[in-house]
Amino acid sequence: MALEKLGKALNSALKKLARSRTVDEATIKEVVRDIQRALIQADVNVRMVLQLTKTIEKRALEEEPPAGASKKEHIIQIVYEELTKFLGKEAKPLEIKEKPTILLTVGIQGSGKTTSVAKLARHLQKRGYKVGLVCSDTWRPGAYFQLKQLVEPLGIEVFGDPEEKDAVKLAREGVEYFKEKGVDVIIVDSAGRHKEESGLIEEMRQISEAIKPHEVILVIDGTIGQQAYNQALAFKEATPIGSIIVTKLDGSAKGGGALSAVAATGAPIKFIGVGERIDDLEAFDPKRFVSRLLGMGDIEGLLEKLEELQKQQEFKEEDMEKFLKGKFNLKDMYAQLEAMQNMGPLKQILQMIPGLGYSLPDDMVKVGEEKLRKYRVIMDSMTDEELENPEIINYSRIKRIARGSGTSTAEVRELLNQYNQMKKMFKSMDKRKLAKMAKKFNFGGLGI
Ligand SMILES: Nc1nc2c(ncn2[C@@H]2O[C@H](COP(=O)(O)OP(=O)(O)O)[C@@H](O)[C@H]2O)c(=O)[nH]1
Ligand SMILES: [Mg+2]
Repeated sequence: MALEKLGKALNSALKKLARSRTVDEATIKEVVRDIQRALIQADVNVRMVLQLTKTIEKRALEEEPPAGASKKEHIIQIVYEELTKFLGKEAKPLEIKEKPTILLTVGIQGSGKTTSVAKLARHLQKRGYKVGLVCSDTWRPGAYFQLKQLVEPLGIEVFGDPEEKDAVKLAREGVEYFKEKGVDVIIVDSAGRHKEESGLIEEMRQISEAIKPHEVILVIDGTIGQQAYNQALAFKEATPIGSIIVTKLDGSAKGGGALSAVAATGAPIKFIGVGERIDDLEAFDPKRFVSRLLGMGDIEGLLEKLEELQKQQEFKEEDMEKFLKGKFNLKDMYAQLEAMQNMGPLKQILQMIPGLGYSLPDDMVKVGEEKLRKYRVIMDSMTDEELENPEIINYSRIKRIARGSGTSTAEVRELLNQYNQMKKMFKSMDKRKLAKMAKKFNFGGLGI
């Protein structure tokens, strides 16, 4: 994975949060400081880091977690959201609309253009596109053979002429050649022998005029860190049809700096290079990237579940008091069971986050949809008196309820057993444990 060091540092900041006993202002400030340190070490621009972490801190201190989610989960969500925004928010996939779609890559020599062209050709080939490559690099000896060597084993053709000195002519001829061949995508690899932005942009202009590309792709070396900003900005201003590939993010300590700098210009990052092999190219998706960076496995799943929870009902204060006193009836039990079914996702969330986790026996709260429906049917055949005071339900009542609900006496007894068990459990549970659980589940504002 790219940016391992940054990922580890961010992950350990969040782990520290997950392990902390309370989440107060000091905890939040410490997490924010850890995140700052991690980003600055990855060469992210200091001003940008401060801005980002200020937002995280403000939101963490001021926003209330959604019902059913803990403060910790909510802070993790905030960190995830803000980092995602920091890197461009939405994925901007490469679109192949016209046939042929013509792509031109530009970038300073050594940035990884030729490698990226080969990787991109492979990426598109895997998606069913027929791709033709044009080498218009007249500067570097062996440029044509380098590209050929990379893609020939894949059956991808390269147009070029090692003897030709006119890059613009080569580009034009190559595009004509593949147009006649009827490929879906033509990618032109240029020389990029320039040391700075202006020369690069001039080369792009010249070749662009000749071949009219649908998209110009700037290839930026990720190891230059936040210096990528100027290159990306100049490029973005020069072309409305530009996108960016950031390369060498594998093992680069400055990758975070490069990515965030490019994102800050608003130029879309479409791919990242994460190794020297032909398959080491990834379509860039800020969401997926950040969740992997944070190392939280399935953080997207976690966020979906948090959203789900937001929609769910909060436990009511009176319910909680009844729980605490062990004084609840069948109606309450049903309501609680119903709510706990919805807690299912929450339990998974808690398991995803190291250091959290809760201790209610699974079979006690998770009776399942099917059973809940049956309970409902059975309870519909009970009188109000029975629902409110289940202790009065004797054998003859059980028989009547079973007959009325079309169930068996065993099933009615099972419901009553469940009730008795829950009641007993809540009675025996020590208050501290229950309060802890209530806090985790955000059972209303009981202040316990
Ligand atoms: N580790 C790593 N190396 C890369 C990556 N992309 C390119 N390179 C290496 O960078 C060097 C220059 O790449 P090249 O494609 O020739 O750059 P060009 O001059 O812009 O065409 C080569 O040694 C590549 O193997 C990448 O994503 N990761
Ligand atoms: Mg090259």
